This record gives sequence, structure tokens and C-alpha cells, in this order.
Amino acid sequence: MSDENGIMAFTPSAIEVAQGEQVRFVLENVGTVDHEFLIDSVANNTAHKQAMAANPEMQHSEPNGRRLAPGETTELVWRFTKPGSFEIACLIPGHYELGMKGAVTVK
Ligand SMILES: [Cu+2]
Repeated sequence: MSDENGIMAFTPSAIEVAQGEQVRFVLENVGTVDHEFLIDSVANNTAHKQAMAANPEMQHSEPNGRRLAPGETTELVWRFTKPGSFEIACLIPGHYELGMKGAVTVK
């Protein structure tokens, strides 16, 4: 998770996993502000983003998400049980629009 030069990003920004595969994401916020990592469908992330725009200080306890302060590192273990296209997103207002999203393809 980074935010250098006004560009907010996840690196890598696209991953492909096999259906049934369990992935241990090691998350590191190397940026200068808080960032989130949420795995969900694009539709769910869009709805969640609208909710956060209305309430930016919204706290999360979702199993599919983490919020990291600058310099923080954490892990999230997720098993991809369904095939399809999913998304990694940071839903802190403005971040998604500055590029903070990634594609997850489950085959
Ligand atoms: Cu962010």
C-alpha cells in the first residue's frame, strides 16, 4: 500500500488464484496515511464505498478487511471458494479514485 506522488496503489495490483486456494496476504503500508485492504465483489465494494463517504470515520471489523496506519504491517488469510472476478480496495474517501484498487481473478 503506497501513496507516493499523489498516486495511491496496491502492489501488485492484480493477482490470479485458483478456486479453493488459501492465500496469506502480507500487508504493509509504506505510505504516509492510513490505508485499507478490503477483498470483496466490485458491487459490494461500491456499496461500502458509498457508506464510507457518508461516514469517513467508520470503523471496521470485517474478516475480509484490515486498516493499517503508516508503517504498519499485518496479515490477512483468505480462502477463495468461488470463481469469478473480485476486487481489493481501499475505501477511505478519495483513495479508490486515486488508484487504490486491485483485481483478483479466481479460476
Ligand atoms: Cu488508502
